Amino acid sequence: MIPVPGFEGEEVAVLGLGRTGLSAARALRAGGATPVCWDDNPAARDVAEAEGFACRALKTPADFDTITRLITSPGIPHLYPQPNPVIAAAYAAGVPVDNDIGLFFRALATGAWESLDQPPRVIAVTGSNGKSTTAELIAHILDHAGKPVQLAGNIGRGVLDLDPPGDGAVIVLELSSYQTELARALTPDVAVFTNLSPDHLDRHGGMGGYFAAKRRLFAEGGPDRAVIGVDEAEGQFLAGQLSEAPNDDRVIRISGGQKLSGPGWSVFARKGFLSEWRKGRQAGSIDLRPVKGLPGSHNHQNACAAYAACRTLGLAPRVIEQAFHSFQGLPHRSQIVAEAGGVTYVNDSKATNVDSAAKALAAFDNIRWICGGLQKEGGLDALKDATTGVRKAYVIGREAAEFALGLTCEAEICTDMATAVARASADAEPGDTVLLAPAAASFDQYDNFEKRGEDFIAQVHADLNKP
Ligand code: UMA
Ligand code: ADP
Repeated sequence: MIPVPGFEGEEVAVLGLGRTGLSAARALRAGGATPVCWDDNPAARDVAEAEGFACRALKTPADFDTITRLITSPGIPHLYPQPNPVIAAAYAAGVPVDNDIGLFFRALATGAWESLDQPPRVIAVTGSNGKSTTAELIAHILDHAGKPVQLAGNIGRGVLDLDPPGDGAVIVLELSSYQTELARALTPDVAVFTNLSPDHLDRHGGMGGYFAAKRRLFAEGGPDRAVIGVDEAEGQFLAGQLSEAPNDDRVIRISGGQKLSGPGWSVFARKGFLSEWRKGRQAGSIDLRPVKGLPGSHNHQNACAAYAACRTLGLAPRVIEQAFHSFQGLPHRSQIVAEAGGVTYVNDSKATNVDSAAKALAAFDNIRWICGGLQKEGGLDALKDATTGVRKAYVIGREAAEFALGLTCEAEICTDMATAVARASADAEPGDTVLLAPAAASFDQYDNFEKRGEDFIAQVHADLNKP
């Protein structure tokens, strides 16, 4: 745990008592503050009270009379579609609102760092898609290179749950737009922006607000090095804004598909080959085609981002290449779960939006595509060009019939996963891929995308083992 100093003897409100809230409350208490907790769910309050935290309703500005700050959780709306009433009361009382990420950056560096040969460094990864894969890959490469490394953030571990880092240690953070939008301190040494496509628009008042939330990670005077995906206009804009000159190598531009030129520092992948260029000369190259854990051009973009981040720490291209080959990939992201009768079964349940599903579709051929679920804003139009490799879609979800209407390929309404897997598997011929890439959230039928992916895997094994 990283104790949070600066609030000794003060009451600090903590809203949301899930992973973020509980770890923030513990870290504040360890630093000498008195957390005053609230969660709209009574069961979550019971858990906090069992740990000795006081819970108190914070519904009006007067409830904040003795409170100096509110720490909130990322899943709780703080602006759009409307602020949670507790946050609205804090705004009205003039109480500053922050989150665990802001506390982390305030608390990380301590006097003890003066005795270290190499101060710890923080690499923060944001973007619409590929954050988890890139963050996990960076941590894997650093671990392979023998560096002490810890991983936290949106990937599932609260940042204040990390151990205080020691000599030469590296902390890799995955940060969502919910987290970057609110943090009052955001000072990573290296910041990575993978890409941008529509997601969470309801929480950010549209695309402009969503981009603005992510951009905060690169605020002027921010990271020493910025690794920026330039495959969209927003990334190009951001890279331009951060560069003082075309050869400014504080910015490393990356691309998952196009050759990048110019005198600056760039890393790009084309036709399966990663190339690094700096000051007009090639500084490294890697054949990504045999790298099993990183299939498809979207993963090649992630490979470029992770490579660039590790190069800023001085790792050699050959060390990074070796680490690529031992990377297993993440569950629920282009995860091969079975191969039988010449048919490959791939679980990409994490493809919860249209862009990530399009990328998964581009990574395979002859696809029996299991899709559907809770549709996100923006519709399915962006999938039109992505379904050329699809032989047929098998649609799941409570609104499967409506979802199927938005598709341009042949589609069968299956509604549940067992039917979809059975139908896709029965139709599949050698050389086909049965791919779960829903292009939708899972909440109409599952608790989360993990449960949906696990159900897919269970149904595939049941189908393959049936007499
Ligand atoms: N709650 C309220 N009032 C509300 C809404 C929620 O009191 O109006 C309470 C809930 O009852 C619950 C708590 O808030 O007890 C949950 O807070 P939370 O949703 O912020 O969840 P945490 O457990 O704190 O997990 C969060 C991230 N969740 C979200 O951003 C939704 C986790 O990312 C992250 O791993 C964790 O912090 C540690 O940093 C998950 C996620 O889904 C994986 N992220 C989104 C995504 O990747 O798309 C952004
Ligand atoms: P995030 O943490 O940003 O959600 P993940 O690495 O968990 O990213 O991947 C989420 C989904 O997006 C998966 O379906 C995965 O196959 C797909 N994906 C991974 N990397 C990229 C990328 N660079 N561009 C687009 N889609 C990607």
